[in-house]
Amino acid sequence: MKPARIVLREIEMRLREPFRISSGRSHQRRILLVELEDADGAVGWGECVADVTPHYSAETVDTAWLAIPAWIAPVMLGREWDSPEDLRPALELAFRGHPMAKAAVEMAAWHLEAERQGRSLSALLGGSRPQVATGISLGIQDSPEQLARRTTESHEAGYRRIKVKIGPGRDLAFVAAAREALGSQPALSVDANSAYRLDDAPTLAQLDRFELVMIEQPLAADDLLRHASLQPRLATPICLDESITGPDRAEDMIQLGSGRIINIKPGRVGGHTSARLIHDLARAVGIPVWCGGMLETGIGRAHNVALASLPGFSLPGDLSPSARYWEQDIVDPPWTMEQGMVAVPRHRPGLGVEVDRERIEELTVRRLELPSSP
Ligand code: OSB
Ligand code: MG
Repeated sequence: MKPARIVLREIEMRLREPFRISSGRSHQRRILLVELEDADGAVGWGECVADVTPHYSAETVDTAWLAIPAWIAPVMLGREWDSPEDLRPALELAFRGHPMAKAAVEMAAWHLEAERQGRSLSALLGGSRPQVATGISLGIQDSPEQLARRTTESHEAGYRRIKVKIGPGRDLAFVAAAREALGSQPALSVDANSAYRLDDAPTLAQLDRFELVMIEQPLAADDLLRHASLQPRLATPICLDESITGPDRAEDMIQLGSGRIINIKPGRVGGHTSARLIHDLARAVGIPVWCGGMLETGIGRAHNVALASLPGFSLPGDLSPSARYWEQDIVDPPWTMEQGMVAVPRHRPGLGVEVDRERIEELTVRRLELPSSP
């Protein structure tokens, strides 16, 4: 593959309902899309998972809009690459940080390679599952009663795991209401998005009685040590999300005992190569992994579904159907779910869905071509 051109687009899309987590709120989304074109005309798409504001992580749409033209495009473009696997080491060497910006382009390159080979992205990545179990992530609701209603609806819709966002003061009563609505069997988990401190261990330990599958990211993203102190004080397994920015952090987590489960988002960890390395590391030591989500459009979702078809993804992913997020998605067909499972389009080349260019054009608020035309 020899990438010749990148088109960056920022699109604006409104979520069907606001999504609230402990670190911020999202409704009107701005999303950076990467279109990578090969010298022979084949095209790959990527989606940057950075948000408008630096609440989930330090990166934003604007920092990615800066990083891609300034530091990523010069590394990638006009060079012959034997494999998309070679991109990650080159990008790591080129400059520090910005894993979300790097991922957007790296994932587009994986899609491009799948198109060139006429294979599905799932097959190219080494996936084997024909379908992936789907969980839903419910944002912080106004009251425990409202959360109980949403929990019941989600269970009835077939989701295989329900995750509830929590934060200080919005935890025990809310989780109790969700558990009561579900009954004792269905899988329930919580996600704190770094809202707690180690001093809150007694409160977090009270969540044990709700038999949660996991508590996701209770403490700060860069704090593996305190997560390691917290884990033995809880019966509930800790799952790390924000903390795991690449394979090294996953190794640290395993060594330190900072958690027992990993949420892998390829868009957060620098791309598919890094995501696969984390998957392999975890699998070797029996740590379950699952594919998280970042309220993606159908493009980012296609990448997540392909990755989640790898054998180690043993827990349901945050891979809700398009209609949960968007009035109209930017892929055709939109992503759907049947009996809590999303089908992996393994018999279609590339992403397995068509990118709706016309729709993207309508939603585009800025556009940049690289190399820039003279
Ligand atoms: O922590 O997993 C998270 C959305 C935005 C930012 C962070 C997170 C989330 C979700 C949504 O939980 C998952 C989804 O895309 O459905
Ligand atoms: Mg999370």
